[in-house]
Amino acid sequence: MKLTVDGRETDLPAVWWHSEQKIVQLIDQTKLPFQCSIHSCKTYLDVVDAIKTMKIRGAPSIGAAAAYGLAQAINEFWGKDDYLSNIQSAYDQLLSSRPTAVDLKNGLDYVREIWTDSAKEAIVYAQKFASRISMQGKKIGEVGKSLIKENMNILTHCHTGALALVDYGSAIAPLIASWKEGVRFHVYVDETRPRMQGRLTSWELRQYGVNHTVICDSASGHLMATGKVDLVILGADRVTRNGDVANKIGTHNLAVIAKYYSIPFYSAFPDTTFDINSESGADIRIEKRDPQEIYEVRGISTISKEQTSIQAYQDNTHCYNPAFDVTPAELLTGYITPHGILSKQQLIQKYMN
Ligand code: RUB
Repeated sequence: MKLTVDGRETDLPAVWWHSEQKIVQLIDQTKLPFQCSIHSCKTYLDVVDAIKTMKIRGAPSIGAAAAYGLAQAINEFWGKDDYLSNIQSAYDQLLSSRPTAVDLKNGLDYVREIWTDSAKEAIVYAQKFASRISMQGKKIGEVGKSLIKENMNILTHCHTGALALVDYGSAIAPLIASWKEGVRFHVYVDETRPRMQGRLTSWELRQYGVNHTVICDSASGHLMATGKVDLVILGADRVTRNGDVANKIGTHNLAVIAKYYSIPFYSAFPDTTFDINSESGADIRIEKRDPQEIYEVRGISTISKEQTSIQAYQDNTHCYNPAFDVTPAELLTGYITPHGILSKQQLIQKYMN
């Protein structure tokens, strides 16, 4: 993706391996959209921290970060006593850094295949995993653009762009691909409390000049009821064998309202987001994040333009912060995958064979 870092225009993925310095680097998503900076992870423990604190976020991007983190640990412990127990501990810590997105486990397991063979190959494997994801993002864009028509109003939730999918994006990819071909439409961007990933969506759409308007999450029902939304596209953090979709908290509400008003509702994701081991959404562990994320609102000061946070509630107010919800398969119109726009039956056939 095109970015300006420290005043210089550059083209970077969301996360990568810096081969000379032997470190994992990533775009720090907690500083965006106000500041674009690179965060360096010197050890796998820094990768664990970057995932937990959401410096890197979005299901496929955290999968790639975890793959790089494990490859980094393999290189750190290679040839040392207790190699296997150290590597297993690194795997476990990376795996538990965020529980809902299955991409994380898929990334770790991909690198695990090589962990007793070659430290050098482990890096190559992590790179392959990451580049496969970004190529799938490109494909999702090509596949999904057939849904985007001139003058449409499209609603999206959370952030599903290049930052979330190493490059290109999932749900945003069809929007950018259509826009580049001259199709003109408008996007409603859910703010997505409490982490406000809508800021990242807005930032990414601005790079391409895509018409968009940010709304509070609670405005979406009103917009759908008054005919202002033609299509809903969003991402996924885990898709189960029966087609249920875990995604950012608030997705389920949108799906119910979209169904009520017969508005097409699609989830876009790469192969790494499909969980062959989970029967249904009931098997998914929903991450509960720190209530502080609700209690405290982060942004930049309107005066100093420095990063700051304000307390939004009285001391000791009880807040509850589940990060994801599950949308049952019957509420989805279809799934935008690198293999085409699939119905529930086609999805099951594709991924279960
Ligand atoms: C991310 C989130 C995104 C999906 C997008 O949550 O819910 O919608 O990860 O994934 P968080 P994909 O910001 O808490 O990481 O790109 O596979 O559709």
